[in-house]
Amino acid sequence: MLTKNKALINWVEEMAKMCEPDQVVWCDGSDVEKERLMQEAIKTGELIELNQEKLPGCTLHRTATNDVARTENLTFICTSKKEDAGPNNNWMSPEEGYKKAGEIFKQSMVGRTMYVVPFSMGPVGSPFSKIGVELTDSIYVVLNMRIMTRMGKAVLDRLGYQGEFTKCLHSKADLDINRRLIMHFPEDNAIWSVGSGYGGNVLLGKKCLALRIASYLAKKEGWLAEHMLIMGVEDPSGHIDYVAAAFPSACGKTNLAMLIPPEGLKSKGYRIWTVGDDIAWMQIDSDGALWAINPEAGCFGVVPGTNSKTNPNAMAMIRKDTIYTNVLLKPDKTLWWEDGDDSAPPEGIDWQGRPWKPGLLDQNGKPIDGAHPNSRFTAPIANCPSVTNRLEHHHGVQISAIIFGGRRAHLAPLVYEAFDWPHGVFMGATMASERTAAQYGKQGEVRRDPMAMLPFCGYNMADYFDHWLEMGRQMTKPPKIFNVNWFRTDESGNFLWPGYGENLRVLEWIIDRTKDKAKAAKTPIGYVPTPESLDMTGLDLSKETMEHLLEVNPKDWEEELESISDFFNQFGDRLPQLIWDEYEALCSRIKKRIENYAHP
Ligand code: OXD
Ligand code: MN
Repeated sequence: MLTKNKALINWVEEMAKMCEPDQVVWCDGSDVEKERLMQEAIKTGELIELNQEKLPGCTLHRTATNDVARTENLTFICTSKKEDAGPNNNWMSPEEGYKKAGEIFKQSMVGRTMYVVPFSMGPVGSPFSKIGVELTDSIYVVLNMRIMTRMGKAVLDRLGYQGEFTKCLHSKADLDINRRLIMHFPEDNAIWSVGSGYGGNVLLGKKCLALRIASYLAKKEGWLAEHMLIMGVEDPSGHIDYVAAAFPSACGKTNLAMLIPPEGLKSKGYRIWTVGDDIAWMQIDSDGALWAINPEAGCFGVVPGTNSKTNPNAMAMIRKDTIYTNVLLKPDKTLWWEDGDDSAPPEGIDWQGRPWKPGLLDQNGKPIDGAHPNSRFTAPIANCPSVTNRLEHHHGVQISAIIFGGRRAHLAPLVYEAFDWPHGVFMGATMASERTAAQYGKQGEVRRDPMAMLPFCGYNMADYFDHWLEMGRQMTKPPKIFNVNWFRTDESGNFLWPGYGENLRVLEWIIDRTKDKAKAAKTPIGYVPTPESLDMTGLDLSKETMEHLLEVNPKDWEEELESISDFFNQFGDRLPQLIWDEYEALCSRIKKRIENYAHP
């Protein structure tokens, strides 16, 4: 045992009594331990060793075929009062939650080892950081947690005799989807996840702690836990501005966080520094500004679509020390995935462990995926060529701008700026994306996802909006708030904006706006760039395309307003009046614009 923390020792004993593992092993986070666990998992087939010449330190894991993504329908917030979980969450009472999950945990570890994994979200000892301890019967989880968090003895040392920690219990149990539950007990600072082996459900430091539990703690303690990337933009003088950005899952956060400047801006001297690709914890410092850390130490990214064009830095990051999940294995023990760099190999083993070759069809005549569309890499962020040198800074970085974004084919212009903090909060609260063909559901259907936190806010979202408004009141130097939309299309459905590295042009405008250095036009929805205020050096976009990208069509916004009020109504009286005030103000600005069009 590596600790004298009585509460921790007692809890481990109590959980072991319920799960009945053959043995309990305390993890110290050492390299020797990593090597031992890796070899053990390779022996049992839990991990497959890859070609060590081409992919040093890399392994492959396959999950059960019904266990390939987060299961939001099986994810619960267990608070004493249902209203505290809000309409945005599935709810169960804590009593029922413990009972239901407890029945599945009972004897779930017989014949297995229970690993005790102490971890810190954030640099060990930083005032931002929180400690958790995960108990798990999966070596895959231990090795992933070792990449995604600061894990091991140093964390226990920091915890000391009496320190507080989030109690995280995980068992694969029998991986039965009917006996799978992801339970959060914010009032007890505890998480119980059972019956799954998929990262988002079982790497409990990530979505469960760093977003759901942390958002609850953040409201209580006066800070923000957000589903945001953090990146630094270094200008030609060497000054670095940091921005935090929220996009719904699968909208390219990892790619944006690791962006490589296009030639036009690179030659001017711009550089990008990656702080985080998924989660930001932000606090107001004594200077009245907002400071942020990335609580994670690794990236758990989607593999298909990752290639040298979409994300060269990620390609470099995942060349070593990476755990891959559910991608195609080639005969030479290297990997392949859809929309990667290479054309399909003539043969391989697919993500389900079956022989595969290009052109194989399923019984419905649809091509069989080599890699699962949600296959993942787990890689240390320190491997990323663009990683910030402030990763371990206990103070984090100062945030100059907060960016919200979604996938809208027609509605939203490329970028616009909120009039002030409450308007920015309203912008975040009305964030939405249209479904693409790759997603389940009706194509084009709008899914509201405020601040990209809908699946991750551990309490009633109406209270969450209120907390955001309060944070604005507490800051003397708040970041400015923006909305971006890389996904506007022309009449034939082609994207108008080239995306990728060119997005830096928009970031440059955003940062210049925070310094009152760039021009903008006032529109009913916010400040929109004047066409000449965006630096287009080296990019050939027609004047018409640029105008289309920046256009605000009040008729489209009139329709949008209806959908926004439907969404807000579900929160009833709990929705802050200030959010309704912002809504009314937008309605009247849009109405006025339509009248002006009719009677110019
Ligand atoms: C993720 C997600 O895995 O947002 O990061 O779903
Ligand atoms: Mn995410």
